[in-house]
Amino acid sequence: MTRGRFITVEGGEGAGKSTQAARLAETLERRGIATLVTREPGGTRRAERLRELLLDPEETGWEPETEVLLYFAGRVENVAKTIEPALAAGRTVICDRFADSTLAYQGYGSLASLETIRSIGEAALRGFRPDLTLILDIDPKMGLARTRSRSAFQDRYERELFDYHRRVRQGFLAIAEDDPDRCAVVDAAASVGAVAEAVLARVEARFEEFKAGKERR
Ligand code: T5A
Repeated sequence: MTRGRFITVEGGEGAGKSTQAARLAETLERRGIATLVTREPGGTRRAERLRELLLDPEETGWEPETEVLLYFAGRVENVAKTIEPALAAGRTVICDRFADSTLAYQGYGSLASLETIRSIGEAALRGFRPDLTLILDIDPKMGLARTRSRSAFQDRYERELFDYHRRVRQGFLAIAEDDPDRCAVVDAAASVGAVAEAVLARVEARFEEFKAGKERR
């Protein structure tokens, strides 16, 4: 059984991550590639309960390290119970947000120490990392306008000021620059169809590299 590939979709609010994760999964399934979509925070029953707590607009004032630990607590559950078994069974897993979101939001956005987040991440994930990370890049004004036109409800992060979201965007771009082998930045301001084409092109290129034996793990 060939191990499946692990793809993460990252980016700011309203960048189109959920839309693109679902489209990519449909395309791969049509091509006969068994695929599983999961999300973070969430992905297991208990991690979904942590999600409710973390996104609750009433729950403000976390110690930065507490928040980081809670994200990684849910992530360890999601990897162990959902992601890893699917990969081992040969399925491609698409995860709507993963560890880069913690670095971008809690680190670049909320200004928790990047070094602390990285060392918590290493201890929690023990080297487990995506084969490909798609970073959907969008001006936060456009992204937040999309989420606001969809629903009046705003979670804890959507309520943050533009400056916060600008730092998050710069954070994702810095992550991509630091790890260009793993990360691909996609312009998310384009139409759904155009973004989907760009996403698929990145995935196909990465799959080709794997076929040619250029493992990067
Ligand atoms: N968080 C998460 C952290 O702080 N640290 C962490 O470690 C993690 C994992 C919840 C929050 O948690 C924080 C960050 C988040 O604030 P979430 O549920 O993934 O994470 O939250 P959002 O990113 O806010 O999810 P959204 O659903 O709002 O955004 P998506 O998934 O990027 O966008 P999507 O696909 O739902 O689309 C949003 C709207 O835009 C339209 C869609 O139809 C939809 O209405 N749309 C487009 N419109 C025009 N053109 C396009 N190309 C479009 N693509 C989508």
